[in-house]
Amino acid sequence: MMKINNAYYLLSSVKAQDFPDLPHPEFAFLGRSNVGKSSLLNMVTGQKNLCRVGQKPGVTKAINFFIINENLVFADLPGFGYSKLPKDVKGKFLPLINNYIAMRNNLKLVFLLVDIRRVPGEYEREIVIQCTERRVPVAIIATKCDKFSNNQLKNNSRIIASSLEIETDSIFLSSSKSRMGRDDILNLIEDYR
Ligand SMILES: Nc1nc2c(ncn2[C@@H]2O[C@H](COP(=O)(O)OP(=O)(O)OP(=O)(O)O)[C@@H](O)[C@H]2O)c(=O)[nH]1
Ligand SMILES: [Mg+2]
Repeated sequence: MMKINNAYYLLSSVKAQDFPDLPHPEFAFLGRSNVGKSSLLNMVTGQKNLCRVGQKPGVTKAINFFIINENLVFADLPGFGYSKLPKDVKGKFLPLINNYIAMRNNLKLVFLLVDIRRVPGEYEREIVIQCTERRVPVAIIATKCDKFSNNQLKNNSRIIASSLEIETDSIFLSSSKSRMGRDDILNLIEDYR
């Protein structure tokens, strides 16, 4: 299996003109604010402090680019759907995310994160539609699975799958606390790069 030997922060972009021009295959981590994107990136890379993690939603306010093993790019995106951010900040995120999906030519796979305890809504469906239009594959990662028993995990996977109209077994369960799902994510990266 793929190993991450080296991961570092490259730069942050708040507008499309500032996206870096990079030759490497790229993987993006998207999802609602507070779903656990930054925590998952830290867990997958094995670097506790690579991304800032917050108690409050709305911590990541730009697209943060990371270089992995000198030959891959991970992008940590701002969370969408957080209503308490000031309007001017909030209003920028969805167009920024849409531009990101539309413009990154080396984008190989989008990891769309969904809290295992929540039912995905318009935001998630919108991302799936955007990615489908651009022919970018999407992997659904259910986060914070440490909060649930096995039975609850099964039930809620089914609910998430039906709301996104996908198969239940195409949802990957994860926890940044227990490191559940790390191997699945690394295997997906290996397969899609
Ligand atoms: N129990 C549990 N808590 C988690 C997990 N992942 C993240 N959290 C917690 O959820 C909160 C949000 O985590 P972040 O990683 O900052 O979430 P984010 O999606 O990057 O949030 P934004 O940057 O605001 O969009 C933090 O308090 C984390 O400690 C997990 O797997 N299990
Ligand atoms: Mg974040």
